Amino acid sequence: MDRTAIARLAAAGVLVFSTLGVYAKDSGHPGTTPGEMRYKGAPIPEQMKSKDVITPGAPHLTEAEFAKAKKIYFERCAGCHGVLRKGATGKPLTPDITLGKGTDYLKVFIDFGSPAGMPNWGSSGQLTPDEVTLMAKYLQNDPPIPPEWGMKEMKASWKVLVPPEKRPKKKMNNYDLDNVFSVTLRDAGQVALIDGDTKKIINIIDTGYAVHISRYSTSGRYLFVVGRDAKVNLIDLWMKKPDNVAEIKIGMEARSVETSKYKGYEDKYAIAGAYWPPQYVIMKGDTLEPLKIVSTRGYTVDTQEYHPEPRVAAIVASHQHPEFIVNVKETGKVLMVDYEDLDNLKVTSIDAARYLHDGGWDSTHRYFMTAANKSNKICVIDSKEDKLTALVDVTKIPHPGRGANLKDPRYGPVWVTSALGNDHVTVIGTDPVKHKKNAWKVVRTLKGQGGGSLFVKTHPKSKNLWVDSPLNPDTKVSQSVAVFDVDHLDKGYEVLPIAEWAGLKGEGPKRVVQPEYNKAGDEVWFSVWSGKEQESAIVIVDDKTRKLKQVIKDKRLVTPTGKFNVYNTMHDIY
Ligand code: DHE
Repeated sequence: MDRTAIARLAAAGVLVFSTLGVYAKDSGHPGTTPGEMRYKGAPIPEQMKSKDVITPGAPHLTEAEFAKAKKIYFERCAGCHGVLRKGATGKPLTPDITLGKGTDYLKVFIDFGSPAGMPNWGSSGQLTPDEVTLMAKYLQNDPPIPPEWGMKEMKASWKVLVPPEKRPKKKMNNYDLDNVFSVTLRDAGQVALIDGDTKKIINIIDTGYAVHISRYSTSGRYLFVVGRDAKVNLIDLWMKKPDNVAEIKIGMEARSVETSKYKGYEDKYAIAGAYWPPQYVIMKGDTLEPLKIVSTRGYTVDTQEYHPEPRVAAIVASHQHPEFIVNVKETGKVLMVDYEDLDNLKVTSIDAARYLHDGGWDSTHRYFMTAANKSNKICVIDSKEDKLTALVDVTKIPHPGRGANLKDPRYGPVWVTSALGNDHVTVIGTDPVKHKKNAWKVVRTLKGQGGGSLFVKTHPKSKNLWVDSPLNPDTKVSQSVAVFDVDHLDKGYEVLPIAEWAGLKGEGPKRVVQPEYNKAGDEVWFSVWSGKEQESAIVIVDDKTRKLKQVIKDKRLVTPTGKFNVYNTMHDIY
């Protein structure tokens, strides 16, 4: 097949493997391994324990070839196509589809990718020609199924390192805990606790592998961290030197953790959601003892087809009811999980859209605004009425993180998301009382620096809206940040060269990612994220003057990504 034919097929979207990898093929980042350039998961060792199935009629693979292909698949493909290859951001790749296409056809797509987002694994040199052929054959065999992970496995992995009765009865350190930051050290499998006042590292704490996010209990005492390997760590911030007090593995792959926030349930429960097995688990807030596991397998919201692998994406705790709000990616449903009576669990299932990913609250903490990234919609969930309020159409691949709440001079309270797929920064009205006409409508579409944006941020005390673009192929864009003046949103943005300010030694992607405010709302922290063996940093900007305030460098700050200020995270301020 010649290149024109390939391009034609690809443009027609005949086979699309990945959307998020769209930027990988244009990577201009010097000194970056292809793997580092990709917005995807890290390998999860346990997935390799899955049971291999040889499919009749499929190309034969030796045991060693099967093992190699499986490893490549879990490292590079599962993030978009799912462990069972039923499809998510990427298309389904089950043998009923792939066997009909055949080896040569599949090879072309793996080799050259597609404009719709499939990375060009072969022609970019990320896979050798032999590996491309191997993957084309492997995909015609049934997907190996990783084992389940139930109460027995959870209990076996559960450790209470310091029981509650042996923990401090009051805060034993002098830190202003409200202004402490938990910083993800992604590739180190650690978090750094940094004192927001002195900017000194308080402790580096071992956590799960390729840590994803941090959340805090309502009192601010406990920090919960989840790794991609589904390990959840509980850290007690009252200790003289805050450290782990309990840990558990709730599955094999996970991204989300949250704690109960409703009055009367402060610090009582924690919840974590898994990618594999597709389930969530409610745990005791002070020990992580697993109490209730619930599967998310079920039917999709639109075509009402059974999906065996609906992964749990973002989870937030309701302020209106004793409920956790759980995004189920592949079914497109938002679950309102009532934790009042775990033995008689009530779950309200709200039909939203596929594929639910991340999201956050509007400024009143009543409406949960969450991205359905394949449908290009923001779903608005009313947590008071437990109902879908609106599905707002936005442009390609909304990615808000938790979003940003502003007071727009013209449209009143609004919530903002940026996008992975284009340079749009979308502003949505969120006030159905005083600005009814604008509520749940896109009131402005600002032009940011470019696609590849992951996170936006502001603070109630600030007049700035920050928009990152760490996955943009242009290093000038990925290494800087755009900042808009909230009072003059239509005047465009200023670009701050954050990575340059970091003054890092040597090569590296130096991606500027995830703005996060301090408690006072007068400083913004940015991660300058380079490779595991390269120097990274945290750059702190004075919010008022937009000038560099401080750079935190330390050889222990390996691959910093997310930063979570205790006060702002605890109170859902963004
Ligand atoms: Fe994330 C949030 C999933 C890649 C950094 N990420 C989330 C959430 C989900 C998610 C479901 C919301 C959690 C919540 O609120 O409960 N992320 C995924 C993926 O599935 C994906 C696309 C690919 C993967 O295999 O993991 C992915 N994420 C990344 C990255 O490449 C990032 C930039 C670096 C990293 O650590 O891997 C990254 N994700 C983050 C951060 C947040 C996050 C920093 C929290 C942002 C916030 O401000 O709340």
